Amino acid sequence: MTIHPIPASYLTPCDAPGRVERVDYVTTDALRQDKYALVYLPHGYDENRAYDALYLIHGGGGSPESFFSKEFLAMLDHMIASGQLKPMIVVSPTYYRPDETDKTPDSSGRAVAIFARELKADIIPAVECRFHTFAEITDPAGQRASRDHRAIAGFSMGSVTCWYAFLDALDAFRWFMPLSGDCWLYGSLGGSSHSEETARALAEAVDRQGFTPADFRIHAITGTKDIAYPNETAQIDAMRAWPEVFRFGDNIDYDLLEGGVHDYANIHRYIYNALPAFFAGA
Ligand code: FER
Repeated sequence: MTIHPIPASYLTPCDAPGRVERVDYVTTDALRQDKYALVYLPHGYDENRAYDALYLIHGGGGSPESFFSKEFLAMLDHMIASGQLKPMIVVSPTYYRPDETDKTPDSSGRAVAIFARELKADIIPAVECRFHTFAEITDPAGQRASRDHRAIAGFSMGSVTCWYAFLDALDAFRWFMPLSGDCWLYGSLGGSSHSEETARALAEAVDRQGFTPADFRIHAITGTKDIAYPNETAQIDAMRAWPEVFRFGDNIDYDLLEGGVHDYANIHRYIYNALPAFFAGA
């Protein structure tokens, strides 16, 4: 896929803006943490209609605010206003505990490894009870029934989170957009240090969770100058050894931006290019 630049006009205010609301929730783990996610609602959000939902996961050191810059929100507004993107809600949570001060990769790695549980048990129910998605009920059966209408995308540690969601939350998500980050199941940067084991775990995760290769789509993207490029590339190359599960050009694609570095501006560009094909036929 050609990774087009975002039109400059899309980064300036749109006259049909969406709005951002905050959803508070208490985690159901033993810690009972008070947390929140930010939710983008498209212009003209109508509670009588059902919306697709994208869960967008920030990078290491970030917060629910990280993705929702003025430019990024304007880009979503313009994409929706122009008809390039179906109106959808975009949810920006955080994997960090509210009192977390250690945001090093080791600490972040531990947080993202367990975050799929919080997504399914706490965040999806809190958000999708408040706003109208395709989940008629938000319990596990309801999430499974509406998974065609739920996507997860993330940058860096958020990309690591996407790969964990593939391992642990295929029952809630059909669409995966891991941007500039590998799978850390076998430790930090495990996608390069343990490529083959990682690829095997991802391949086996499909049948283990009761799904088939027809039941998901992955669109991974990074840049050739991105610090995560060698790690994500080594992992994806190992995934090519599982062609019966990972059918490149069909249920998975890996695209590279020549010269792209590890920053939000490039990530916004990847989302601009890849998101319109998500929820197709859903
Ligand atoms: C990668 C995945 C995540 C990577 C870096 C990160 C260097 C995150 C780093 C951080 O949060 O500091 O493949 O490659």
